[in-house]
Amino acid sequence: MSDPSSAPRSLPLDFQAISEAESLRRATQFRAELSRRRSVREFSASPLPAGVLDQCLLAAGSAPSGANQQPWTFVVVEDPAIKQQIRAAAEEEERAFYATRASAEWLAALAPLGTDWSKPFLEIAPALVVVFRQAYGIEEGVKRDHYYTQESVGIAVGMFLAALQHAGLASLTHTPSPMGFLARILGRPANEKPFVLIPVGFPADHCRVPDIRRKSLEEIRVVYGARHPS
Ligand code: IYR
Repeated sequence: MSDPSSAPRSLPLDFQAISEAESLRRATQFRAELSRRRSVREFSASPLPAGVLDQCLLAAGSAPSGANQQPWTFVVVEDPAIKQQIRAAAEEEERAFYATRASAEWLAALAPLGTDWSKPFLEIAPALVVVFRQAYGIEEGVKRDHYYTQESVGIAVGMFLAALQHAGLASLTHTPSPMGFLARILGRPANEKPFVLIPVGFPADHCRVPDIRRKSLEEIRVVYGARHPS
């Protein structure tokens, strides 16, 4: 016999039903909004509107996660001296990456993006959000396993990028490799592993982006079985 007193606490789902027409309208509008998102590497120094970044961080923090462990820490760096330190350390790694570490195949894959070792945006963007993945947790000094941390943090970052775009902000997912210097400079605990560095702000007036294309629906979708006629 199951013991009802041991059942986990639950709540009625707060689900807002909408019409089919409204569903399609929202899906289409959101898709169009996201399709305008581009990785920005030329930022202006304009400050962020008050409160917006925190709302976007809360949107990220609403992501589903393995066993609801929410294994993420978002470090917001606005201090010019710390941004300068991060830029210097990132550029040191990137110089080695472009000069010797990257394979010829990798460099060829990056060529259409026009990237190089120089990362002035790390000082110019008003905020750098450094996302850490909590590989394990510490509860009252005891180590606790975390589950599906890569998937969980990846989902949260995706939701964060979408929230930023919706809020009219520009962003970049930057992954200097290796990223150990971020944990060191920011003094993070050993369970937190750098996941991605996201400069946030507004594009510079002269900002240009690579002329690249996204795959079509036919290229990314495989359908098994019946569907509504479209
Ligand atoms: N981290 C380097 C190289 C780089 C790698 C990939 I994969 C990209 O999509 C873009 C850049 C840099 O930031 O320049």
